[in-house]
Amino acid sequence: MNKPLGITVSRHILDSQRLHPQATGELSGLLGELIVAAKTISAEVNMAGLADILGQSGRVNVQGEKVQKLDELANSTFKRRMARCGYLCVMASEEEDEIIPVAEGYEGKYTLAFDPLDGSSNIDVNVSIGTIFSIHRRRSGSGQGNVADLLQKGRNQVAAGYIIYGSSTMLVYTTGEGVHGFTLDPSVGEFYLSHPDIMMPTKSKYYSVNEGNHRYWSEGMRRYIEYVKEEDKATHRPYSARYIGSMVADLHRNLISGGIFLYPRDSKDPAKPAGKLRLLYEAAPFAFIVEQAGGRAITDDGHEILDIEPSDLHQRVPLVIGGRKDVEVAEAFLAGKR
Ligand code: AHM
Ligand code: MG
Repeated sequence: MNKPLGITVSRHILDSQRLHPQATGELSGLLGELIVAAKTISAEVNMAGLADILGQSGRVNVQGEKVQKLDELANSTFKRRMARCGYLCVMASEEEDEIIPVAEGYEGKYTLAFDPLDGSSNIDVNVSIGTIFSIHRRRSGSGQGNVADLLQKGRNQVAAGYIIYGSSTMLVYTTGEGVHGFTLDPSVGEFYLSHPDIMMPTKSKYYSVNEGNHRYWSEGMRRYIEYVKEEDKATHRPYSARYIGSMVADLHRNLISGGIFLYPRDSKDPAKPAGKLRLLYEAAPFAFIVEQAGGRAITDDGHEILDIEPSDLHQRVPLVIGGRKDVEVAEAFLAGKR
């Protein structure tokens, strides 16, 4: 008997679109373009170890340019493809201070905020890294978009997702109707549905935090981390620590296996008044994904990440994200109630 054919990500997107007869197909088109950009970056990431061997200066890529640093390359790959996709009016990237305009004549109705290669300090040591994206509908009428189109709260996201370049490349995304994961088959260059309707455990046995920052934490934060190290009444074991230092990899693991991830504020460091992670293209898209998977994302003082009105493209936000029950317990410690 023939094996059943896998569901490709494009099939999945089109099937979801069919459930909305009023849909124009623009969001599907936009996701399709993002996927092509992701596959291009995936191919580059897989070659990263060879870049040194082949010689940074000698190697020339398909566009005839010298090989760039991988995060810059990921940024320009994303930017160039998406600027002409015809579905966007403006973009923002972690790699660029200002908004990124789209090509003239290609303006569309959506905005895109992205982190082209999150966790890029891990590239040299072959640890999983990823691309994160967040899509909103524009606020302005037509033509080129502006910064206000991008400065929208996470709750208004139309879609969000990430690509993890790990032992295999995976795409995980949501359009507000569940979270779906696809694994790239590199032999055919297609993403196939491998993790339909991801739901994360409400309570877990893993915590992820950079404990090296312990001395800068609030009292509540310190007490919470002491608590997870105590013996759990049900499991007779403390939580286990899991921290890769690559948000996409840490949160991907937590999404699949359960866990809580924290990057709280770091009050003694004036350069990091609100933790490290950025609201628009790190915290908000993951908050949308995690909520859709049954979890929750808050700041370390109890505000829902998705309800924060952004004031700056690159603003940072203290983040507590994970299974609903785990976050609830952390919230009580952080509020001084436990
Ligand atoms: P980046 O966007 O410069 O790569 O920084 C974000 C990364 C996250 O992936 C990760 O969770 C965090 O920084 C780790 O920070 P730290 O090394 O302070 O623990
Ligand atoms: Mg980042």
